[in-house]
Amino acid sequence: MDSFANVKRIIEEIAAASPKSKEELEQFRIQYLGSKNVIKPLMGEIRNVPNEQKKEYGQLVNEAKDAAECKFAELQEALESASDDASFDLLDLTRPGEPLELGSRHPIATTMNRIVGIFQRMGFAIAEGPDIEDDWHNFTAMNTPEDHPARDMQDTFYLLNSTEMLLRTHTSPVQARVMTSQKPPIRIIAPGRVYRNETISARSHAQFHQIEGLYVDEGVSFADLKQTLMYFAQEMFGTPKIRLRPSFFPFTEPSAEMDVWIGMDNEKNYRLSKGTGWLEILGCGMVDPQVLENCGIDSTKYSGFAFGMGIERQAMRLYDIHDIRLFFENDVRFLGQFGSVV
Ligand code: 2NL
Repeated sequence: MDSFANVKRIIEEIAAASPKSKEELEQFRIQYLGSKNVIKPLMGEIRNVPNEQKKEYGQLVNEAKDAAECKFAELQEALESASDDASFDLLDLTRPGEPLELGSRHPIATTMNRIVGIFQRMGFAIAEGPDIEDDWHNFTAMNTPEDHPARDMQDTFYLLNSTEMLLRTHTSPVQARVMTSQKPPIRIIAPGRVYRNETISARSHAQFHQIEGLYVDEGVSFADLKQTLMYFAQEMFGTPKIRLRPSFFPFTEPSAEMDVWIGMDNEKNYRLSKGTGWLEILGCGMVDPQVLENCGIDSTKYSGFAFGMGIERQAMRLYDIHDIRLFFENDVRFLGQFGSVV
């Protein structure tokens, strides 16, 4: 039968095909598997095959189709691995390696690590808490009055217009969490990111970093606060010469701002201290007894001191950076200038 012979010839053709290039393989695909392939018309030929042989004929045509598909997959794989071998031949194993680029710490992290390290050596433990806080830990526990401007929608990021959940505006809620869950003596340092709804400029940002410290025990006095801060100034700035100016915070009483003497015998220090020789570093004070009571600590038995400082401001001075936004842009041209990996 002619039709049978035709199909058998094509099966033999397929078996014998040996394309040597991508182009020849494509020719093979068009001929046997393309939309106008040579197998399709063979199936039409079934009309001319006697009824008792139709089944056998159909099977033979399917065999041709399968053979074409198998052969194509086989040839494709063979060609691909051949081209892999070719690129292997081009590989130059004597070429020098790509140098690995070593990253460095973010200047905020190095500044923070330095400050935290000084207090750790004095026996303070690191405490951490969530960036998303509730109103109680962030404001109420900290003795912030209901009508205080910091509680305003304009100044604080509240979540989904809730007045209950917010992005913490300072790290004090971390300390509130420690005071409500641990008994004195408490000696902790709380570093972390805080948020305020500020217009972003070279001088202020809506996110920044803070470190707060807290020491609560029996008989803690202002003298302990001063001695601790003098030691910090010595370690951080190389001088224990500090000055405490009266100030106000809702959570401490009395409160003070601490300045460090950097002198004005060179132009940089003169500029930094605005011609006074004094550099403002942090706010501090004795923990308001109401704050202790809010957190379940007996204020007739215990007293404490606390302090807080912004990191960006210190890092800007330390590295002579004049735009706070640079810290948050993650531009490697900026970050790469701070070589430290510690
Ligand atoms: C500043 C001043 C300060 C505190 C933070 C504090 C924490 C507790 C209780 C009482 Cl749990 N006080 N923190 C105290 C005084 C000042 O921060 O200028 N920060 C950037």
